[in-house]
Amino acid sequence: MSNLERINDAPTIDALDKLRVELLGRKSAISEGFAALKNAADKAQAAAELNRKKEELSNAIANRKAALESVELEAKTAKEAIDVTLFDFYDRGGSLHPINRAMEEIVEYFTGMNFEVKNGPLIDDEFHNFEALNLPKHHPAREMQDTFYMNDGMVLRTHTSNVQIHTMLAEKPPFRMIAPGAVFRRDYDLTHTPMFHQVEGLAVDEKGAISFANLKHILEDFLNSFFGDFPTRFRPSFFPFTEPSAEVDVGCIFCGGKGCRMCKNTGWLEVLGCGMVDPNVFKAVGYENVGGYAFGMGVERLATLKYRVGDLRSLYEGDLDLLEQFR
Ligand code: 2NM
Repeated sequence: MSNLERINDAPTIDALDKLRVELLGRKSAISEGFAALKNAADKAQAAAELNRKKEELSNAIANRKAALESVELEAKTAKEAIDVTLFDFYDRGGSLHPINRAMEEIVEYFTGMNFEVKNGPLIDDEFHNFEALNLPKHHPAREMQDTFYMNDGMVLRTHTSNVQIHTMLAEKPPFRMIAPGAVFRRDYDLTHTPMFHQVEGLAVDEKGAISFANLKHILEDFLNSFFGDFPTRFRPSFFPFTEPSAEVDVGCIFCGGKGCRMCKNTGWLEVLGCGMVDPNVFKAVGYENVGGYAFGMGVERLATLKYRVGDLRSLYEGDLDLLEQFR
């Protein structure tokens, strides 16, 4: 193998350096050639030949070195490369979950109307969750298949009304309160999850001070502030804890009332329930000579309507692509 071939075959910069010492160093044939020049007969020609060889080897070594350095640099760059597309995580700012956002909007409306926010236990006894709300033993709403019963006779609250009971037992009217929070029912399908959220409201004052007209006005005003300018209607209904009771519809926000799949061709969407508090509820908490209204709404229902989310369950999947749209 010629020296040039050996240079071009040098596998590493280290090996090339050793080769440079061997071929051009003090003990190399070329250096020895230069040292022997003074005795040479054809000094000029021999020197020119040595210089030509030295330059040829030097050039070959420099070229090979450049080639090895660029290979080494490429390997190093590849190894240390940063994939700038990898951590777009850092670009994802946080956002309120649509359920919390809807809940905050609801709460903001009612606190603006002088309702006080109240909280209570998620696990409660049957008195606060059922009995005091005019849901006596053997009432169908207390069936095992609807309620999560704990081992010790406690239940996961099936509505936030237990908070109204705690509040009435602790405070004297007049007052206006709302109870936002999680509730639990044994239900799971397209429109039901076993845990969901409600905001319930209660206003109590001396008998005759609060009318159904007051209730109708505040709920109409709330719905117009939450959904925008849509018609509303109150349909007579029944709840154990209110009498009279009504369910409230908003004109279909999808079709404008013409009838579509979302409103099942009725032109209306049911959004909340309400009524004048049943005297039995006041009796259970020891209130006398009082009257008032109460209402309740499902936050998931309102959120999926307002934000046009097709499947309620998608709100519980932690899907960033969905949640990012609420930034
Ligand atoms: C609803 C509908 C109607 C309600 C009643 C009470 C209480 F504690 F005052 F009796 N709290 N919430 C109520 C009334 C809830 O939800 C659809």
